[in-house]
Amino acid sequence: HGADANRTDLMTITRFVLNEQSKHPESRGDFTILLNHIVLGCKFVCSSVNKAGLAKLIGLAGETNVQGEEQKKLDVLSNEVFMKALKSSGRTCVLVSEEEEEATIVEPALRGKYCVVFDPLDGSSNIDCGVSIGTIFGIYALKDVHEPTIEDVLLPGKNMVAAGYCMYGSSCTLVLSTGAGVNGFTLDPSLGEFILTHPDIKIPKQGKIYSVNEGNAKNWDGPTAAYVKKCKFPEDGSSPKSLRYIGSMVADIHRTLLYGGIFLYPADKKNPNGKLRILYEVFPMSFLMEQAGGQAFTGKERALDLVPNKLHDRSPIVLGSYDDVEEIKALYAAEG
Ligand code: AHM
Ligand code: MG
Repeated sequence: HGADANRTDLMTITRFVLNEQSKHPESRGDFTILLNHIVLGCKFVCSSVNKAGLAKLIGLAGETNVQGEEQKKLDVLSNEVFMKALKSSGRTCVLVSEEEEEATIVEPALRGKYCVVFDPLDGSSNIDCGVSIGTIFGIYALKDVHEPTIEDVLLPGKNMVAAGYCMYGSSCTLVLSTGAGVNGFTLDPSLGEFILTHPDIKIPKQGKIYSVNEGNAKNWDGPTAAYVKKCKFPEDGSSPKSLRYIGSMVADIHRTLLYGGIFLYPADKKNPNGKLRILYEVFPMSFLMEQAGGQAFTGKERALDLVPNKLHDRSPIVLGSYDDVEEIKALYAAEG
């Protein structure tokens, strides 16, 4: 009868977050309002991504469609939608997007205490072949109201008050943590609501999958090479691990969270800081991994201890099941 109760007693993301916030007497609903605007952005992008294949038939990005309108590239469009939704929420003050070189300081009349860092459409090179892509976001809160600056987001990831992603795949799934575990919500298109479908996600302590771009193997650092070799040719009698790599961070991390295993975008000889951006890729995913019982490591330190110097700084990252990350940490430690 549990399933039946769920069918009529819908735990929407708004209801869930309101419940969570009610545990904090000082809460005035600002976070819920902010989140509702993020959710709006996710729904818009979801609908655009679903139409993307079709849109191509009637007019390519950068060209004009049959109505003679300019078609915007999906990542540009997604950025605009999130920027406008976040500003109009009246709850933000500093916005950092992967799509924009500079941070946006919200105009005084619309200011609130939250700073949001986001990648509006990560993995957009996968759009044309229909592979899952996603939006990634992290949220900081200002302690006291003052003149906001970019220093307010150049903070360690452990200072975030919430993080999440939305995956546009065979279904649209929003995974969120406000620092008390991780929960997943799936968009019910007929209702236009995200419904709690993955309560209290915990990543398996150990996994059977590794996920890395092996095309970079030639340039890998020693510990990465040693770890991947162990995955393929284990010497302790265990079975070799499976390799899964989509090349779309949200999809690779979503699988890792649900099935367990490890995701690596390490340093290599050409890219000493790896590829992924600290503020809106590495931090939110590391926050979620830790909240789900996993770990996130840069090769030198806990990822959430990093302090970015600039908005778009990158860092090597290894994250996933607790024991799997422990294993590669030992290899980095042995290297000295
Ligand atoms: P993007 O921000 O240009 O889309 O790049 C980020 C993506 C991630 O989604 C993914 O994990 C990574 O790049 C894959 O990189 P690579 O193609 O080098 O394996
Ligand atoms: Mg990106």
